[in-house]
Amino acid sequence: MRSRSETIRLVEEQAYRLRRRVLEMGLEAGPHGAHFGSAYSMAEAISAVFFGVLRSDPAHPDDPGRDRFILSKGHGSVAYYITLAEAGFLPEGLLHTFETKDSLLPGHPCMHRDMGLEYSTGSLGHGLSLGVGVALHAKRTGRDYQTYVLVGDGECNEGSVWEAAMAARQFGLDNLTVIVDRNRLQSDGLCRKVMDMDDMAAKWRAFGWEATDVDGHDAGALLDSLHERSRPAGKPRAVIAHTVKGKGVSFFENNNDWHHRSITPEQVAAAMAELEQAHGKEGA
Ligand SMILES: Cc1ncc(C[n+]2csc(CCOP(=O)(O)OP(=O)(O)O)c2C)c(N)n1
Repeated sequence: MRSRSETIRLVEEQAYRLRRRVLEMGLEAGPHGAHFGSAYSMAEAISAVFFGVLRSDPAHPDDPGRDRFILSKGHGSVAYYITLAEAGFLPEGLLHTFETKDSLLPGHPCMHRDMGLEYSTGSLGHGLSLGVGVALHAKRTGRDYQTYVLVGDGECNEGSVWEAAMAARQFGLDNLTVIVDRNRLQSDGLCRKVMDMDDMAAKWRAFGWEATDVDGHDAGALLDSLHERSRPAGKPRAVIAHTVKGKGVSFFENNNDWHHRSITPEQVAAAMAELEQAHGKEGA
């Protein structure tokens, strides 16, 4: 078993690899582009789930006892595909087909359970309801698997998210965790201007959930908040991951032009250089 510090290092390394590979896949996708900003803000969160807490085995992707992950902000698919490949669920070669015609890896995830793609998502506001059903199934069949749902903060403008939140509390789903990618931007601009969610943790608490605010780029803080022992009995759990959209590349950060777009080889080179410098791998 890995120590806490080894797991933190692994999550940080995976988030770094993820950001690099998003650039490569975004470039390869040509005019189809990719959701750079959306994928970068969730890099540590999805890495913490897959490399820190999720109990699932790529050799047995249909094991009924496996933990479930639902990417409710399905437009972050590029980060999901890379993570699944890194974790051994999805064949590496398939990453080159991202966004091509008839690919198994389109802009929004399509269910393909043998590759770890548990559910089809992308129509925002539905992933948490799905998660409630999946977590309720565990309760009713006596299984002890956990369900993790990653949502966007803009996505939380959808009323269906809060219906699901009420249901989760009603059913006492202490096997359900929602992670909110709180990057304060959505495709139409600042969340505060579109529909202000104000103090998100307070909102989840008002709906009967346990809620924690964490730095969504701090692997250790994320792991601590996701860890089993921090879970209160009878309550679903919300982790508000405070993030920066486009985190890690100066011209992506807080720049909504990079919510979704295509990228040039020059921009990829500049972004790679920044990532490598920050990661201490210049010239590697
Ligand atoms: C039901 C629905 N409405 C609109 C969209 C279009 N859409 C795609 S991404 C996005 C913004 C999402 O913002 P947020 O959840 O904050 O995600 P992030 O900023 O992390 O990309 C929207 C409105 C959609 N996918 N689904």
